[in-house]
This record gives sequence, structure tokens and C-alpha cells, in this order.
Amino acid sequence: MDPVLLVVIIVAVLLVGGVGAFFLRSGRDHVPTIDPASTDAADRAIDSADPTSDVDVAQVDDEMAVDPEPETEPEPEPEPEPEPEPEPATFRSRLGKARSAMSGYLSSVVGRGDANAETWDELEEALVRADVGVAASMEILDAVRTRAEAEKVTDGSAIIDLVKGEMKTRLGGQDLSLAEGGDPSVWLFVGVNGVGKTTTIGKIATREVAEGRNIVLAAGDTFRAAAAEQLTMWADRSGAAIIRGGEGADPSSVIFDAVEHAAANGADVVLADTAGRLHTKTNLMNELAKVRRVAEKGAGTVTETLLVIDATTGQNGLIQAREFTQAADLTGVVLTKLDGSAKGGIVVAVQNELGIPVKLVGLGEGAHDLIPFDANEFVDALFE
Ligand SMILES: Nc1nc2c(ncn2[C@@H]2O[C@H](COP(=O)(O)OP(=O)(O)OP(=O)(O)O)[C@@H](O)[C@H]2O)c(=O)[nH]1
Ligand SMILES: [Mg+2]
Repeated sequence: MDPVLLVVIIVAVLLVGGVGAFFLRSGRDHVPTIDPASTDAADRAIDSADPTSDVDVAQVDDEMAVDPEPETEPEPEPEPEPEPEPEPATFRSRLGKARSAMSGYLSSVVGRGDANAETWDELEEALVRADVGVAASMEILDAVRTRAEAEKVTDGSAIIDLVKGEMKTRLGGQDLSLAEGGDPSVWLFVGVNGVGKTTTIGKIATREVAEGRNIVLAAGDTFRAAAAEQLTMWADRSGAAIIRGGEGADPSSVIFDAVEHAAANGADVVLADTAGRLHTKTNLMNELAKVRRVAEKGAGTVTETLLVIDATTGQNGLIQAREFTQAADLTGVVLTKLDGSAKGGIVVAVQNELGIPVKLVGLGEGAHDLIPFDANEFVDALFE
């Protein structure tokens, strides 16, 4: 081959190769880079999905369309649990403490079989422990002993049955209804401080309003500002009306106003709260006498004056009861806090010594924890 031609061919090959290599390299260098400006633009496009924006986003949506996630069924919301109905307060369910005060003695009596002298000591101890009171316990056991001898009953558990029968007879047969007849009727609640007067009024209001009655609460405890607040809370909860005066107002005038309000509105009953303490006991008793007089000045009649006693104070409650009977014409007793008391026997002592029936019993702090006293259920629950 002609050497000139050979040189020309070599030069041509080199030229073609060099140009090819240049293009190849520049193609590789052109790897796309993420331009911050361009992501900003994408963001703006997504932002412009705002319906108020005048940017056409349909195209952006199309470009960004991805396969939609398969729709998952939303978990069904669990049904809210209905509020559990409060367990109704019964003697059986709430007298555990009183029962346990007696149970050791009673099981010893049962375990012995035939009664002996110890049986009678243990029975007395059981009754005294439950705060039946020494006098009432002796009377009950004397009556039972006479009957056991007459009927030739010797077995311990049969004797316990006689004790129960005797207690039921003594406690039963009373008229436990709350009297009405006024226009309106006024039920006064009296008792030393902290026994549960205001709470009892709240519970009774709850019950009466639920039965469709028209009830007015009178905040006659003006000694403490908090007392009217507490009664107002019960009025709100129960749906009863409330009449209250300022702190230090004359309790009689508050109760008078409440009676007037009740009469004007055709209300059935005024439930009148009173102070549990004043500067002196004489003041307190005079105040109660005045409240009662003034409550009857207008259209109202006081048909119940209920002494509230805290069962946990045991025989102390009895002492208070004696003082109140002198100042107020008591028609009945409300025995509160029997749920937390080992001294359930105080029912017997109150009725035995004062001859005033225990009409209602508080078995807890709730609105429904007040039940009419029932001698049979009470005694059965105490001895179970
Ligand atoms: N466990 C239990 N607590 C009760 C019962 N009755 C009332 N209480 C509680 O006893 C406390 C005092 O009750 P109140 O109703 O304020 O007594 P009060 O007689 O009005 O007291 P003063 O207004 O201070 O004279 C409160 O904490 C009540 O919730 C009951 O039957 N059982
Ligand atoms: Mg009170």
C-alpha cells in the first residue's frame, strides 16, 4: 500500500475514535442532578392543590399519579360501654362491718351445740359489741331466755333464731312513712355537724323528684358558706328548686322564703337543712325551735322533724338524740353511715330508749344510698 494512503487512513481512524470518545464521555457526565430550584417548583405545584389557587393542578396530579394504596376498611369504633348501674344499696350488701363485729361470738354459740352459761355471755357480748346497748341487750336476752325455757329450746343456733325474732318484733311494726298534709309540707332535718343532714336531703330530693314530685330545698344552714354550696349541688343533681340566703343570714328567714316559694309554685314538700353547730348548744336548740315556728307562719306545716344520727358514733348518737328530743318534737330518726359502722345495733338502742322510729337508713354517700328501714332485712343481715 501506498505509505501516504496508509497515513491518511490512520489519521482518519484516530479522528473518528477521538470524536466518538468525546461524545461518549459527555453523555456519561450528563447524569441528572437534583436541582433545589426544581424541587421547590414541585412543592409549589403540590401546594397549589389549594382550591383557592388559580394554578391548574390537574396536570401535576396526572404526572404525580401513583397507584392508589388499596383502601383498608377503617376499624369499627368500639361501642362505648354503658355506665354500670350502681349496685342497689341493701342491708345485706352494706352491713359487712356490723356483721363481723358479732360473727365470732355467734359462731362460737352455734359451734357449741347445746347452750350453757357461756352461750348467754357470748350472746350478750355480741349484742353489746354491735352497740345494741347494755340495757336493750339485757332486755332482749331476758325475753329470749324465758321463751327458750318455756319452749325447751336448747340448741345454740335455735336460740340465735329466737334472738333474731325478738329483735324483729321490737324493731318492727312502726309507721315509717314520711308524713305530709301541709300545703306545702315541711320536713326539717336536725342533728349535730357532720352526721349527714345535707347528704340525706340530697338523697331524699333525688328520690322524690324521680317520683314526679315538686320539691324545694331550703338552705337553712347559713352558719357556713360551703353548706349552701353543697345543697345547691344536690339541687342541681336532683332537679329540685333551692332557696338560699347569704352567709350569716337568719336561717328562719331562709326557710320562710322557701315555704313561700313552695306555696306560690304548688310544690309538695320543702326539705329544710339546718346548721349542725352554732356558738353554743343552747343557741342551736333555740334556733331550731325558732326555725320550726317560722316555718309554720305562712302556708307551710312541719310534718316531719327528722333527727339525723351517724351510726359510727354509736352510743354517742343516743346522747345527742336525748338532747334534740328536748328541743324539737322529733318524728323520726335517719341513721346514716351504717355502711361503715360496726355499730349497727344502735338502731335497737335508739328505738328502745327514745321510742322514736328509725325511718330511713344511709348506706353510702351516693344519691341512691338511702333506704327505708326494714326490721326483718336489717336483723337478717346483721346475723347472717
Ligand atoms: N359512708 C357514708 N357516708 C355518708 C353517709 N351520709 C353522709 N355521708 C358523708 O358524711 C359526710 C358529712 O355529710 P353532710 O351531709 O355534709 O353532713 P351534715 O350533717 O350536713 O354536716 P354539717 O353541715 O357540717 O352539719 C359527707 O362526706 C357525706 O358524704 C352514709 O350514709 N354513708
Ligand atoms: Mg350540712
